[in-house]
Amino acid sequence: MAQQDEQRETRVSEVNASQDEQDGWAQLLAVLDKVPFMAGLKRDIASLTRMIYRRRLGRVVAVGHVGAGRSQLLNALLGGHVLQVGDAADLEAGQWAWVDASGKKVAWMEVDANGEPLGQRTLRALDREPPDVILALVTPEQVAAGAGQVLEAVLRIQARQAKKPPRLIPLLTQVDRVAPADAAAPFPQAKRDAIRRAARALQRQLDEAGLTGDEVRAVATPSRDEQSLGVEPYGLLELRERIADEMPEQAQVETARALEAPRARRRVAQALVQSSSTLSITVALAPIPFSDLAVIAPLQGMMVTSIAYLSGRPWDRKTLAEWGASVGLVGGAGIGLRALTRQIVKFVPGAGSIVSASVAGAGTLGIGRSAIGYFLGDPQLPG
Ligand SMILES: Nc1nc2c(ncn2[C@@H]2O[C@H](COP(=O)(O)OP(=O)(O)O)[C@@H](O)[C@H]2O)c(=O)[nH]1
Ligand SMILES: [Mg+2]
Repeated sequence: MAQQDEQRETRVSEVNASQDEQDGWAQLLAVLDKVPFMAGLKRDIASLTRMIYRRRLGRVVAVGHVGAGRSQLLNALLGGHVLQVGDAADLEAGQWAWVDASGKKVAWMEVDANGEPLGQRTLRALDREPPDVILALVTPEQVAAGAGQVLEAVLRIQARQAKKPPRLIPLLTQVDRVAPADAAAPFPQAKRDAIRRAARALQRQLDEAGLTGDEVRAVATPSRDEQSLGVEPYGLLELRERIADEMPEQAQVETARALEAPRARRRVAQALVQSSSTLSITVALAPIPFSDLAVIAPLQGMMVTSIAYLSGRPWDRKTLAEWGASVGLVGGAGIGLRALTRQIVKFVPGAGSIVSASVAGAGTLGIGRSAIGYFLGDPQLPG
């Protein structure tokens, strides 16, 4: 039966966490289950579960006329040549594609605004895996001619997810071709003015169509050949951050990683560290023997590994060892800390569990900050 077939079908945006990852998390959860005051922790546990163990790819739909530059935009966003552009286009319109640029992954769908953009198969694909973000691409020439078909397709996709319509990010594309076309970024004033006028015209069309979303932003995505001739991309850094911002918890890690968005990566890493620290403190306070041994060290290991993963490194134990060596730790993050805690506790009668808890929490926070610094670098520097 068709329906059963569909249920068996895997989802394009699915990520299968490795057996190692899953086993580790299942063991942690089994111990955490025995910890009192769990109710207050449910949120942090659920959040870590969604961000790491149930993570999936970000799902981005790009609506535009054929040739608007959707595939080239994704190539530029991922910093690689993964999709064929122009006449060589190899992507099936209206279907989710699993795009992998050397491990940087995104679920991507191009919807052709000309013709019949939203057939039954496309609608089914959108229902099964609703987009997190819709990009609408319109070139300056198309703005002048009227972007009606693009806007109509966007409206219909948003209406399909009426309860939680995906965020629209409208793009004025190929602005490098606005006259004077040979002026490279940073563009001269006359060119910037012309781009602004086209962007305003597109904004008016969006408003008239009743579409809500971001303000129109201008982008240019020169091909690799053009880039080697010194043509700079335009507006891409901010667009990367913007797309990453819009992702739900489950897609944050993969999207911030794939788009190499430095601000988003730090924000996601900080959320992971925050939840891990809260869990560590509560576990350390809990009156169950060996809870710190069973939970805190693996939790800290998971936290450091996931921050390394966010930075683009593979998910494996080697990254943990790499960071450990960088801070002079031998034998894993939690061990020195636990010994230290026991020493302190001996000298503070009665305050044992409190001291242990604050050391565990501060320890996890400190380890997290150190891992962010090591793997994600200085926030002031462009990533
Ligand atoms: N000058 C310039 N050309 C672009 C830009 N984006 C795409 N192109 C070119 O436009 C053509 C169509 O691009 P493509 O990404 O295949 O469009 P799609 O059909 O929307 O996926 C290709 O020849 C691209 O090289 C851009 O920002 N500037
Ligand atoms: Mg294409």
